[in-house]
Amino acid sequence: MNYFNKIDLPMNNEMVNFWNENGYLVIEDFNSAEECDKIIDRSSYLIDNNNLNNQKSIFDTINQSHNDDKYFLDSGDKIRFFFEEKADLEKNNIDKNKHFIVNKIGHALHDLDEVFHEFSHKKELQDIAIKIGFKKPKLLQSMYIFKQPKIGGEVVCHQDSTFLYTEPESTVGFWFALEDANKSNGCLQVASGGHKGPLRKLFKKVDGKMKMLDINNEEFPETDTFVEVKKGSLVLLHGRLPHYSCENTSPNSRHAYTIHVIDQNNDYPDWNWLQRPDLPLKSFMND
Ligand SMILES: O=C(O)CCC(=O)C(=O)O
Repeated sequence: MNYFNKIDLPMNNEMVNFWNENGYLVIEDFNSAEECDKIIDRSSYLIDNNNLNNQKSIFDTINQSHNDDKYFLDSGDKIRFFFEEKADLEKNNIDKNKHFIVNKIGHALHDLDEVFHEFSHKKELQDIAIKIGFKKPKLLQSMYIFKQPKIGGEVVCHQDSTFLYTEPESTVGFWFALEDANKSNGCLQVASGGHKGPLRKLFKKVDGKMKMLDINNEEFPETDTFVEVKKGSLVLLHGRLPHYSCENTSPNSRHAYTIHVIDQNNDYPDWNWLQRPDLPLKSFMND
């Protein structure tokens, strides 16, 4: 497996070819340990400074329990907190263990929080986006993913264009390792080259209700690559690439931050779950 490094930037032909062939790309040392620690601390601050007891929304990709969940469906232009499926959500436990039961924070951290804003807007990211084919890259959503020790939930195999769809497709995930991610704490697993296959499902609003529609019955290829990465690495994920991460049963967390980018030249249908009526999309350069 080829990993590249920040010193290889701007992206060279070898990197672009790897991306085109495999549908993912790893750039090690993209962020410094200090940059990672700054947003780890900020996630902790956000948990401390929000009342987690006024909602009990679980993020569970196996049962898709968030499909009818207004708190989730309205979160595209907000900062909201989603719990691990295996968390004990009794009030006392939420108060006592709140740092160990949140599955993720989403979905507009990159716009609404100054520390995440700084982390998310960099010229190097804009340059990468242009090199992999974007004309007008715009940041659509961000998520802070905790993959908590012992109870960090599985993320079932999926393609990101299922959830964030443009016509033609353009979604790419920029996934930042804030801590080492490895087989034991639930690193990403990808089906390399699987982005060349069809899009299988669409998460689409039909008659005011979110539905998961099958649009192609071809099975996902087996994931064949464990993307074990060090803290500070950036992993790019093509919107059609089947990817997955297993439960984290280890004693170590696996924090990551991810931004999903679309091309503003492409149509973003209003049946997508994520809508941001009052929050215009911005690029990595903040324009
Ligand atoms: O971090 C993970 O385990 C999964 C992330 C993911 O699927 C995504 O960002 O699209």
